[in-house]
Amino acid sequence: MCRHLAYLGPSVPLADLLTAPEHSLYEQSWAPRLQRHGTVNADGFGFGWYPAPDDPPDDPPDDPPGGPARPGRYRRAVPIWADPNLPDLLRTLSSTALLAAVRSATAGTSQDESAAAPFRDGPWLFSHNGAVPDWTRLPDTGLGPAEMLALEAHSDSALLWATLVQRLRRGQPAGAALADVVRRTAAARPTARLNLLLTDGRGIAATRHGDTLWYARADGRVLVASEPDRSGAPWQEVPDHSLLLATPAAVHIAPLRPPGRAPRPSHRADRTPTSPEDADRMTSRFSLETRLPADHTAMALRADVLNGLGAQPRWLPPKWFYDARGSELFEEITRLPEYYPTRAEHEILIRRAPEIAALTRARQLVELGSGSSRKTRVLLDALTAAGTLECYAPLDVSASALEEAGTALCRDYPGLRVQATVADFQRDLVLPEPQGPEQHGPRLLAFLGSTVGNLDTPERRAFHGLLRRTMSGDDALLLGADLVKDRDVLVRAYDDSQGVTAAFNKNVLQVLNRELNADFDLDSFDHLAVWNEDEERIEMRLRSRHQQTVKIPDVDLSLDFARGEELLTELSIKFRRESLTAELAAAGLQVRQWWTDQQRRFALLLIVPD
Ligand code: AVJ
Repeated sequence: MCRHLAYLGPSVPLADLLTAPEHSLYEQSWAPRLQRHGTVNADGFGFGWYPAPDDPPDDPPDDPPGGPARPGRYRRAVPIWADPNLPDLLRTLSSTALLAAVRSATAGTSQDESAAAPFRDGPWLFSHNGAVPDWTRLPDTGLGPAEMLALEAHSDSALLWATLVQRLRRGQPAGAALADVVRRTAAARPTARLNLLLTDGRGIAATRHGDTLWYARADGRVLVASEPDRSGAPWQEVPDHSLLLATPAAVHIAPLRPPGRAPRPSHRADRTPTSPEDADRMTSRFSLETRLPADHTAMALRADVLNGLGAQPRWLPPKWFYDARGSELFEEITRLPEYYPTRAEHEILIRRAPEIAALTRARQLVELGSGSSRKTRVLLDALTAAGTLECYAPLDVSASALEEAGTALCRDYPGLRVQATVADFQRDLVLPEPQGPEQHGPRLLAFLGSTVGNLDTPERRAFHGLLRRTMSGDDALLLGADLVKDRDVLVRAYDDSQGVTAAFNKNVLQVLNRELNADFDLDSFDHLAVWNEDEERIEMRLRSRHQQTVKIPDVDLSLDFARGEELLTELSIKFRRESLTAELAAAGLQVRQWWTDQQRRFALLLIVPD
C-alpha cells in the first residue's frame, strides 16, 4: 500500500517530479507496477516542499535565525487524479526539495486528510509505506498519554511518526532514529511492513523493509521512490531490510539488523563478544552502494546465452559459474593439491605485504572482484599495521558476498570503514568516491587471483586502459597473474583427480537450468581442460557425449549438439613477464615490482601509472 517519493536538487517545478515523467507518482496512484500489497492508491495524497532560500523566513520565534526551513504542505483525502486544483499548483510551485505520497488506507484508520502523508514536525517531512498489524496495541512505543492523544490521525503511520518525532527532537540522527523505529516495531510485529521516508530538505533518510524502494542520483540531484519512473534517471534498487541515507552528493546503504541478532562467531580466538553498541558502530562503518539495475543479472545472463550459445563454436562467459554452489566449488578448488595458484599467490602476499604497505602508504584499498575477501586480510593487516589504511572498498557483482564479507571485516578490524559497491567493473569501472578523511590519500587497487586471465587479449587491453584512466598519480595497482609453466602441471590444476573442477564446470549448465528453465542433462557432457599451446591458455570446455537437443525456453532457444561438439566455458590465460610488462606499458602502466613465489609459478605485480 502507498507509493512515496522524495527529491533533493536544483529547484524544479513540482510537476516535473510528480506528473510529467512517464510512470510518475501520479500514474503510480492507479497503476503501480511493483507494489507488493494492495492495488490502487486512491485514499488521499499529499506533498510537502521547502521555500526557496531567499524567501522571507517564516520560522516561529523560538527557531534560531537561519535555522532549517519549515516546509509547506498540501494534503487531500481524494484520489490524486480527482483534485482539479492540482495541475495548477504543480505547474507553478518549484522547490529544491520535495516529499510526496499517494495513499491506500489500511482498514480501521482515519480516512480524512489528517492521515495523508507527509506528516510534519519542524523541518521534517515523513511518509510511511506499509502497515503495522494490530498497531493499536503496539507495546513499548515510549509515548505517554499526552502524545497518544496528540496523534495527528488514527493510523499506524501517525503512531510511527510520533515515535520517530520523539527521537528526532532528542537530537538522534535521522538514520539512527529510523533504524531504531523499524527494529523495535519489527521486533514486536514481525510481519510489519515499514518503508519509511524522511527529509529535512537537505538530506533524505529511508528504510526498505517489506515493500520496494529505489533511488537515482546524478547531476547534483537525488530521487528516492517506492518505484522508478521512466524519466531515464539512473534508477537503482535498494535491497530489502536496508537503511538508505542520501544527499545530492552521495548515497549510502547499510543493512538493517534485527535487534539482538548475534554477530556470527569469529574465527579469531582473541575477540570479546560484540555488544549492541559495537554492532551499531559496525553498521555505521559498513555501507553498500549498488550500481547495477535490479534486473542486470537476469538481463546479462539472457544476453550472454543468446550471444554465446547461438554462436559457432559455442561459448559462455565464465562469470556464470559463480552462483552459491559454484562459489562453494571454487573455494573447494582453491584447497585442491593440484590447484597451486591460490597458495602461490598467498605465499607472495604474506612475504611482500609489509613492502606493499610501505611502498603504497594506501589510505584506501579498492578490491575488484573481492568475493569472500579472504586473501585480502593479509593486505588489510599490513596496511593497518603501517597505520595508513582508513577504508576498504570492495567491488563485486554479488551483494550477498559483499555484505557477508563486509560485516565480518568491520567486526575484525575495529577502525576500518568498509564501503562496498555492487558493480560490474568490467563494464563500468567507477571507483567509489571516498566518503571520509582519506579524500586525497593514495589508493591501492587490487585485482588478485589471476582473474585477469579470464579476459582475452582485446578485453584485457580495454581493461588496462580503463584502470589507467581511473588511477591518479599516487595510486597503485596490485595484480595477480598466473605464469606459463609445464603443460602437465597446468592441465592437472584444471582437471583434478577428485573431479571438483569438473563439477564446477558443469555447474554452469545447472545455472542455466535453474535461471532459464533449460533442460541440460549434466551427465551428457564431459569436462575438458585443454592447454592451448599457441595462445598459452587453459581452455575449459564441456563436450557433448552424444547427439542431443537442449531447450532453453526462457530465451526461445533450441540447441542441437553434435556428438563430440564442444562448448567453451572459460579461458585462463597464463602470462610471461616480458609480454605482460609490455602490454601494461602500452596502456600507460609501469611495473614497479615483479614478485613470484619460490617455485616461480605465479607473479604479483605492483604497478603505477607512468
Ligand atoms: C578464478 C579465474 C582465477 O582461472 O584459475 C579455477 C577459475 N577455473 N579452476 C582460474 C578456475 C577452473 C580461476 N580464476
